[in-house]
Formats: sequence, C-alpha cells, structure tokens
Amino acid sequence: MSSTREQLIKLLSHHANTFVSGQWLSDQLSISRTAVWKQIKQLEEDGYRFESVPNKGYRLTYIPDKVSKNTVYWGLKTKSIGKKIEHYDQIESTQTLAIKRAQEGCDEGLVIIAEKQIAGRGRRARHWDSNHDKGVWLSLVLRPDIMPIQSPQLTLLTATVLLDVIEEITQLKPEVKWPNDILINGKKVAGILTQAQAEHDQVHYAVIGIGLNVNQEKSELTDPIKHSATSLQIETSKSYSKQLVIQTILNRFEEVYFNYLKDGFKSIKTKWLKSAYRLGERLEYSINGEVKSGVFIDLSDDGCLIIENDDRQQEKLYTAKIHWF
Ligand code: BTX
Repeated sequence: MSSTREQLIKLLSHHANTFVSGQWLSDQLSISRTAVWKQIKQLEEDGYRFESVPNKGYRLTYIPDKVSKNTVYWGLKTKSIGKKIEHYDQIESTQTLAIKRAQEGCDEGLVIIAEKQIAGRGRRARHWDSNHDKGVWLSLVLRPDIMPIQSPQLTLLTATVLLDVIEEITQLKPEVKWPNDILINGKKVAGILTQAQAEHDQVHYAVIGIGLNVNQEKSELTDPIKHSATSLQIETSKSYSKQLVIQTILNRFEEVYFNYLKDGFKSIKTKWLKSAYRLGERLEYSINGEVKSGVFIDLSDDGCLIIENDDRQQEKLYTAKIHWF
C-alpha cells in the first residue's frame, strides 16, 4: 500500500496539466485539507514546485531530479513496465532482488532500481562496477509468452532499446557487440544480463538487468575497466538526468517489447544487425580449444552469431569465445 505522500504525488502528476483543488485532493486521499496543505509544504521542502492559485488549487510544475519511485513514475507512459517500482539507495544487486520478487510471483513490469550496488554482477558471476551513483542500475521482471529457446532474444531486444535510447539522448550512434555489450567508440557503455527461468515449453519469468554508465568522469573509471569502459558523460562532456534516462529506457522498452510479443523477432534482428559491431568482418574464435576464423555474417533467430568459416560453411556460435580484438 502506498503512503499518502506517494498517492498525493501520483494524483498531482496525473493532473499536471490542470489545477486540482485542495478539497478534491482531501476527498481522494481521505485526509483533511490542512493535512493536504502540510503534505504540499513538505514536498516543496524536498524540491517539488507547485503553482497554486486561490479558488483553483494546485498544479505540480516540477519534480526534483532525484531518482525515486515517484519521480520515475511521473514520466512513464507505460501500461505495465514500471507500474510498480522499488528504488533503493544501496543494494547488493538489483538482479538478485528482482529474481527473488519474480520467484515470489510479482507481476510483469516490476522494476528494481538502485543508486549503488555493492555486489553488481555481469554474466558468469563477473563483477559489474556499480558501487557509486553515476550510472543507471536496474532490473525488470517480464513474464513473456515465449518458448525457452527464444529467451536470448530478450537480450538482443534490450540491446536495441539501449541503442535507441542512447542515440535519442546523446545523438551518438552506439554499436552492439554480441551478445550483450553496448559500445561507444569501441568502449563499453552498457551491459545487459538476462536470466530466465523456464520449464518444458514455457518461460516462467525473465529478469533483464541493465547497467548503463551515465555520469562517470574519465578519472572515475578505475582498473580493470579504465581503458575498456566509457560513459555518456565521457563521450559527450555533458551530464544527464538519471531519472530521465530511466524513464526513456522504460517507455521505449515497453513499446519494443509489446511489438515483439505481437510481431516476433524479425524487426529486432534487422535493427540489431544495423548496429552490429564488426558485422561483415573476419573474427577469430575458439571452439573446444581449437582456434578458427571466419566472417561474421548474420544473427540466428535463437540469438546466435552466424559465422562463415574458411571452408565456406556456416557455423552457429553459442558461447564460443570470440577474439574481438
Ligand atoms: P558481462 O559479463 O558481459 O560484463 C562484465 C565485464 O564488463 C566485467 O568483467 C568487466 O570487464 C566489465 N565491466 C564491469 N563493470 C563495468 C562497467 N560499469 N562499465 C563497463 N564495463 C564494465 C554485463 O556482463 C552485464 C552487466 C549487467 C549489470 C546490471 S546492473 C543492474 C543489474 N544488477 C546486477 O547485479 N547486474 C545487472
């Protein structure tokens, strides 16, 4: 159950284009008009701004650029993604908590956001540098009606969302390095971690973790990612509202995800390939200890890299180690 303060913000933000009277708010919230006024004063102290006109009431004009479940919620145009948000100043890992919530039966669309993660993680338990508040660290819970074999498509889908969002915000053209890295100028700006639980022919849930470096300065990147990582700030010399970045991600995510559930993977694949790092180039890769080489020519519908090897045969790479550089 949300607090009176949260309900008040929700009401005001849903009516941000009109004035709402103190009486109407007090009726909606079942509190006195004086209590409404006190809540509004408290919100002003926290940086919220209102226009207030006698006989007309209040209109919310500004929400402070601080990430909270309310400030994020205000800018969402979504039907299910982000309709429930949990926000933490510090957490072990948004991914771990989101998986727990999914196992407990939460609805699709729950988003867990943290300012800092003390145990942020990537694939195969690799460390994800996020013990500071300069990036967007979030996990979202999906319950897609897809076959387990299709779940890698969700990573590729998320990559196309991040490509769009980064381009919209920065006007830069990022690339996607198979399967889950987003690069700007060859350096990693974001990573995606998809973890799904499935049985037979059904996915019970998929948790999508997104880590996006936003406002780190170059000097703030430390070993071992000092030379391999970047941030939106480093690439554009501008800082960004994390709240806006999160809203843009969630709004775009829902649009792309709903289209995917309706129309399938085709348009995602096309979009992904347009920004694919080193598509059409020769790559070296190892399979079972044997080093081979071939040209990266395509992506399969189950999310694998397709390589044409030196014998002109096509090989599908699942987890093969690719020597990108
Ligand atoms: P990955 O396994 O592909 O990438 C991990 C590798 O990326 C690390 O070994 C390191 O080399 C590099 N790296 C670590 N931190 C950063 C960083 N901040 N920027 C650039 N490179 C880095 C990628 O896994 C998936 C990461 C998902 C992270 C999100 S954050 C929200 C959610 N919660 C959580 O614990 N993980 C996900």
